[in-house]
Amino acid sequence: MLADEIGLTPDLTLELLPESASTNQVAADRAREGAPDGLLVVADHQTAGRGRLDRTWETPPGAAVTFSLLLRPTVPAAAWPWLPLLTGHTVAKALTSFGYDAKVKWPNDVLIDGQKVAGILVERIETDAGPAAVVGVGINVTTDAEELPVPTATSLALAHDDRTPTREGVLLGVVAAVREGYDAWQAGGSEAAARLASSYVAHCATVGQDVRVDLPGGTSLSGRAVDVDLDGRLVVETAGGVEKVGAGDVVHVVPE
Ligand code: BT5
Repeated sequence: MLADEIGLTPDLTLELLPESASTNQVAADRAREGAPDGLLVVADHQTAGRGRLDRTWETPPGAAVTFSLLLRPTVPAAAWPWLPLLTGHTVAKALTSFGYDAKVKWPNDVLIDGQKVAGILVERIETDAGPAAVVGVGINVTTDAEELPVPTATSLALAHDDRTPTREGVLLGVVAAVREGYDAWQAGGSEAAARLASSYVAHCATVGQDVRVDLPGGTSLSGRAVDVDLDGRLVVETAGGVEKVGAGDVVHVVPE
């Protein structure tokens, strides 16, 4: 069981659940009930974790960090698409500070050696106090090879078994990085937004890769990913010209 004394900063309130179907679901319910910015819902074990587009996020008991942070952004609606990218970027930064070569695959899968170590699901929830953002993060910490749900996954332990941080350490480091990155972005206006965009591009594993992007409508496009624009869209040079993609699943055609 995760220790509940994890030393959070005072701008966070912890709700630690021994088990939960989905921390995003709990945080969304709390948001609708009026919970303030900074509520952190952590599940020691999550039994029905959600991915994007009705996909699932599967983690065995005791092996992962699964949490959702409730935020009440005041940035303009046009800036919201950056929230998942910001989260992926800051999660990768936190894992880098633990000694991992972590990178983001656009929009927000966190990879180590090209394998997915963390997934992010950001949801917008309409509440009486205005729109809230539920920032859900799942990280494979001590998961072993047999426990991984898909061959494209990895865990911190599989990446470096000799210096795997504890789940409490990962939770604390990642939450602090997300909160700090979010606060700087939220308070910093267009300058901070531009800084985030250039830092994201510099650290994104997708930029510079040949990619196939599977689009939400069922079609796909192929080409070279060359940039992420100020709206957070992936810029792809295809045979038919430049395309800007706001949502989709990227496959890196050449392994990074
Ligand atoms: C995601 O979706 O990667 C978002 C995952 C978000 C999980 C967190 S945990 C806390 C919070 N509460 C929730 O209910 N969710 C959030 P997507 O990009 O759609 O990727 C889903 C796909 O990742 C699946 O279809 C699998 O292929 C793969 N996958 C599932 N479990 C995985 C794992 N543990 N590690 C790596 N890949 C996984």
